[in-house]
Amino acid sequence: MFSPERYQERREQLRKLIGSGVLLFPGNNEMPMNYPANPYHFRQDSSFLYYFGIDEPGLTGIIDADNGSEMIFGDDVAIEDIIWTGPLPLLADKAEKVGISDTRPVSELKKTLQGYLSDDRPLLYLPQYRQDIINMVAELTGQDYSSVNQSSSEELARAVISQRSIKSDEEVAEIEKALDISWEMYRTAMRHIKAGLHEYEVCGKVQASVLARDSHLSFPIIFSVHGETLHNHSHVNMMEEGDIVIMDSGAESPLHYASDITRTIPVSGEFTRRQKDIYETVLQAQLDAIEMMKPGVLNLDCHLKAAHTIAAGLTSIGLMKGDPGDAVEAGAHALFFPHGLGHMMGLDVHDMEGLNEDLVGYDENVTRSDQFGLAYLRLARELEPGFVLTVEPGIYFIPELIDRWKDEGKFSEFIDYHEVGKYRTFGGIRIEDDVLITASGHRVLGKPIAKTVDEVQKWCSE
Ligand SMILES: [Mn+2]
Repeated sequence: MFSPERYQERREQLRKLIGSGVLLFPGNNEMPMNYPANPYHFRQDSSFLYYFGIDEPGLTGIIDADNGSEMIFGDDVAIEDIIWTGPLPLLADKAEKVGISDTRPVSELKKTLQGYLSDDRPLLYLPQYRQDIINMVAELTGQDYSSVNQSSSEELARAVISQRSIKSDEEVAEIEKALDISWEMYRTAMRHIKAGLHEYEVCGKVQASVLARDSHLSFPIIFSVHGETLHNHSHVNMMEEGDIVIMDSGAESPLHYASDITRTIPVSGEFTRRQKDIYETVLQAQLDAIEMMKPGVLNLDCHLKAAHTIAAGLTSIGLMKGDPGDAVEAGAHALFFPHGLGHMMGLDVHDMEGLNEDLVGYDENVTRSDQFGLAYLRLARELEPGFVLTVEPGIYFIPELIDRWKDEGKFSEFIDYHEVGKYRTFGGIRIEDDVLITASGHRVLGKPIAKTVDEVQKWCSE
């Protein structure tokens, strides 16, 4: 955990931002997998972790913004539980580590809240994403569960986003611990990928390298010779000579900060000429976007820069034609690059996405486009020092999309469908790193993971 003072500062800052009201932060519970006593791996709620730090189920935090009182509700284990769990520290001891001296049993939560609210003060809580918590909030607030999220506080979400968006040095250090594990994951993958193996055989080794560091994945591994399927979580394909594998994965630091890296790896250990050309274009797009990142620059413009490099590269390869700038403005490049450049990253791999993606990535100066491709850009607003974001352009050949656009004659002034037809079974290439915005520029986080054609081929050969 961070120091008690750190959690106190975060809560104090939040109280100042909100001014008045009672703030409710439900932590997560154990989630049954197939019967109540057999739960999924426990993951604490990220905002609870941010303000209350305790990585255990069954807790609720309350902050009184008016008078500054703070408390955590939770039950200590009874002797019957200790038989199964072994002795555990008392809630009071754990709360002390995050600077809270007032702990109470769960049975007092409703009564305490009602006492607080009797003088007509607002109860503020964030949007919730787990049904058991939604039901609990409904019960505590006397509303139907279906209205719980509509009644969540945008004011609180904005305040939390403003704090969590700016990473302190010690948070960046956590992210880099997760990135150390990523380094190991890609080292493992590049060593083991070879023709004749199934994807799951290598994927399993990658996952083992995470577990062996007492970490967990920050999201399910994408590992596929069908990289053109953007979030492909199946690993059943046999890898063959000439295939390329997209691996998009991340781990968690001890305090649950995420990493999120993508590399594209040739199964034979070497890229073909054609793969190399596309790879170099994606890499150039990523480097061009990273190069311009600094405070005051719109991430939207970094995205458009990457799109421009992709369109220019595909034009020189002969898959696109016309002026790349015009093509990007029209959205023609989105046939190949149909997603956004990246997203914020922190305690959540898509940081704070559950609080409202538009509040995280857009503001009064930048509104979300409805153009195909650009509409999926999660972070568009002006970059600020302390932001940590992913930069992950890609080029994909999605047969269904190619056929649809070709049939519609869409953007035929910018796309050479005859040439594109020769790439139908190419798959996809994506390259992703995690970048910190500094006071004057940016820093690519973590120990470098093989990224150029030569580096990737070298790691594959070792
Ligand atoms: Mn990502």
